Amino acid sequence: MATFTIDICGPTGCGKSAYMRRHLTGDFTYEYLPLTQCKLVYNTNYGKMTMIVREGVSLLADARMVLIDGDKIPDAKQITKYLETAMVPAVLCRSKADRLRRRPTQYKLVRNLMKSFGVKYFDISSKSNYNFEKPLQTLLRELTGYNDLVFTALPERVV
Ligand SMILES: Nc1nc2c(ncn2[C@@H]2O[C@H](COP(=O)(O)OP(=O)(O)O)[C@@H](O)[C@H]2O)c(=O)[nH]1
Ligand SMILES: [Mg+2]
Repeated sequence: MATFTIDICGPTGCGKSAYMRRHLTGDFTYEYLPLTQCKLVYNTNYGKMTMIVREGVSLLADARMVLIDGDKIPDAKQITKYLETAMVPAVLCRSKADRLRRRPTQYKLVRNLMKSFGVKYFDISSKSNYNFEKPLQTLLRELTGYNDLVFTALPERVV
């Protein structure tokens, strides 16, 4: 079975653990979660594929998912570095899209990064599930070269 490792990175509190937790258990909580990795087995129209999503920025991962904290003024330098140092397919996301408040600085940064790095971007929410599977599906499409790859069922969750 094809297996891919995805590094998820972003500032403390941006929602990395909540995103993993939502995949693993299907629920959401505001409590602190010490979760740093999860293994997901997806059913796709090209068969089963495993994604190991883990916190970090290693050189050995197959792809990188960069998160901007939807709650905060972004640290443009840090976020840029996450994309700059990615030698693998990357996707950019703004977390907590369920929040009403939107920060102009976030959108300015996103526009610049999309232009500079040609990355795909998604607003996501682990609370409302908004665009929840889009980042991983996008990365899987890039990694496999199957541009019409879709998830045909919810992942089998493995801790
Ligand atoms: N409203 C909202 N809060 C979120 C979302 N994702 C994470 N949070 C909250 O943000 C806080 C930090 O999230 P956490 O996953 O621990 O961040 P991490 O440090 O990147 O692992 C927690 O209180 C989460 O419940 C989201 O999509 N919507
Ligand atoms: Mg965490």
